[in-house]
Amino acid sequence: MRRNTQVIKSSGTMPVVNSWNEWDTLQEVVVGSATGACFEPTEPGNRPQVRGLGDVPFPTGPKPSEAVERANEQLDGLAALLTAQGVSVRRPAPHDFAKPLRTPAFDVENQYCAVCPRDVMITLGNEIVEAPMSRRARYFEYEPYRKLVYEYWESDPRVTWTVAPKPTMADSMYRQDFWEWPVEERHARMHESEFCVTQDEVVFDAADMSRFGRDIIVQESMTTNRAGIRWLKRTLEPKGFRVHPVHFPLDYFPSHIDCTFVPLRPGLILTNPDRPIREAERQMFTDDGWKLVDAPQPVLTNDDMPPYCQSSKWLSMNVLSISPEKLICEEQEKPLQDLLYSFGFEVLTVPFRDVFEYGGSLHCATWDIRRDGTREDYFPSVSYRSAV
Ligand code: DAV
Repeated sequence: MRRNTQVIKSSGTMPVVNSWNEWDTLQEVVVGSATGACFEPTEPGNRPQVRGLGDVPFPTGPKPSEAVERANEQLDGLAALLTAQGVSVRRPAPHDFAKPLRTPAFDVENQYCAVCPRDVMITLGNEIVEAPMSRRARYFEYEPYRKLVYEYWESDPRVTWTVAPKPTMADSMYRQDFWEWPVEERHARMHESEFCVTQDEVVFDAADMSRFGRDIIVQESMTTNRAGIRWLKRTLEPKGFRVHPVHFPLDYFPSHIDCTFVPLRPGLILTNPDRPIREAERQMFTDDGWKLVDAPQPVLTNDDMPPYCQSSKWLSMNVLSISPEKLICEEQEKPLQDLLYSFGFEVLTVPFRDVFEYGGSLHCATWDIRRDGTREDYFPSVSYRSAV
């Protein structure tokens, strides 16, 4: 099959796909799109709920066109800001999310959207990895990015591409009673890390990972199970990465790490005061001199979040670094902006609240393809411990 390959500029001999961490200077990025977005369906791995409008059922099918236009305006605003900063911006291809899916194991009434490439795609050095995903409506969510993947893969032989095994997403992959557990039970079981997916199949979303050079941390969550983390370990460790599972026991509904534990530059991590990292895991960072700094309370409360938004108020901390000195923050999050200024960052802002109901903010809505830099070891104590 012939594909559209174009010559891509890259600086020096850097591969066209090259990103080892969350903060090096950004050269090329994919920004999501709300075009064709649908409401997320109710399914075994997801029980979406309307906020603050009483006991009304969660809608299904395509999002209203005004909501899509508002979100696209803000996504386009982010793309324009990045372009003005010298970053090459790419966008997903159109996809028919309203189409129902039927596989041998499940049916689902519609798909979701291409607003959050971070959830499904991840760049690990010069390799693109497509995550298996954890929800039926997101089974084919890699498709809007495939044209780009082929373009990168065909234009540079140093680029590799790995697709994780697809789980069945059959009823047996999910633990349905999870949704009924009373809060006391969630508290009592908080250290078990058992959520709505079982451990029988490989399950992960890409957004449960955070990249620190040769070290990758992966959150065990509703969207990533221990089999998924084992697959990542066995796939990535022979390539020279080290994969570390992490846990935030007070988050009873964990999904994606980028509203919980957000590295800003070498030595500095923005943390969520409601979701401290498991004590034994904190040590990996503090032993090597990393500072963990709590984000201030977000401007919005959970009750103020948009009615169809399934994410928490902590979307406030979902910032996008464009260099170790400069990042993009949601326009209205002044307390966080002030904290970032106090650490010497240049802070750029864009309005982004109309994107929240599509599951994310600035970090979620992007997928970095190329940043400066190479693989570095930011955790020499880990190297020391594994050597003795
Ligand atoms: O804290 O609500 C949202 C991240 C969605 N991609 C949270 C996680």
